Amino acid sequence: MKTKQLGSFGVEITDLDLSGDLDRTTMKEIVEVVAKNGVAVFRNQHLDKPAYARFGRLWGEPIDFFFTPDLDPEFPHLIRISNSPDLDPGRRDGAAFWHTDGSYEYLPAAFTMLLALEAPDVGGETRFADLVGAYEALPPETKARIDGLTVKHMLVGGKRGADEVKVKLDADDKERDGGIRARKRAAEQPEHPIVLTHPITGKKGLYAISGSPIGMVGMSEEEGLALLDELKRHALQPQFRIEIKAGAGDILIWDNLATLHSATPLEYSHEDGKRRVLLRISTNGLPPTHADRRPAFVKPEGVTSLKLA
Ligand SMILES: O=C(O)CCC(=O)C(=O)O
Ligand SMILES: [Fe+2]
Repeated sequence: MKTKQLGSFGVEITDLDLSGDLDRTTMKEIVEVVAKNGVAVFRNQHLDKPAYARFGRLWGEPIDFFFTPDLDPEFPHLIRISNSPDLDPGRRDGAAFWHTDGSYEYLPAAFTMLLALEAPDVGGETRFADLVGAYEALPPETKARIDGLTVKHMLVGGKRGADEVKVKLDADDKERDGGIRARKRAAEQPEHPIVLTHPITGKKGLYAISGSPIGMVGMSEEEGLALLDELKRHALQPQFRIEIKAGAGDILIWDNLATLHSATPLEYSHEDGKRRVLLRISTNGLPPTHADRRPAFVKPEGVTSLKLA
């Protein structure tokens, strides 16, 4: 396994084959490389669906994604992302805003991975911001001010910047399973700490300060959103940013407990050289290699399964 640093965070990994059985020592090392660097791209993997689904389970419990039409019929934990013009307009560029996956859940996603089946010749990068580096660079007064604060989250709740796409969800579409799940989740307002200690690295970082936050516990809406906005502007400065393009066959994995990310808007096309198709897996909890750690999140008492009855 060869590693190359991509910036102040982020790493590219070559000379590693993820398709076969990975022994525990190797897998532990891979998890720690991702956690330490926030995001990693594993070049030239070309896994088939069974191998990829198996690999995904080495990162934790695969999530039940709220939008069922995107799920692979055979492997429901594989979520299809594509720029096909046949998709509903509301779903186009649905991830082109700064967010942390699953922060609208009581048990948010810890890792997300994308296996690129097709990549466009131009564009299609994923943008990342380092929330550990951003936290560490905060002035001591700000760290003291935010210490112990709690953020309220909601599915598609967050305020969007001018350059971010506002997601439209078919949350009211009673005909579709995805609509029902989305509606259930949109009704939930979990609260999560604004500063999180990472269960694997032990480092502190800002958590999910963009995408789903609708306010801060114990503050007026205006005051809470202003604080979140200030932290977001800080974290999106160029020194905390990188972009990575998943080429066909690559697996891009990020640590949702330590980063924000955003897709880049892309033309919707069926044409050769313009298609972008990926299979996504998100997991929560801890990878089996790190099951001895204290998890970042636990579901509170009384919260029933988020699965549909
Ligand atoms: O398409 C991308 O580059 C990122 C999509 C995304 O935000 C996700 O899969 O969670
Ligand atoms: Fe995402």
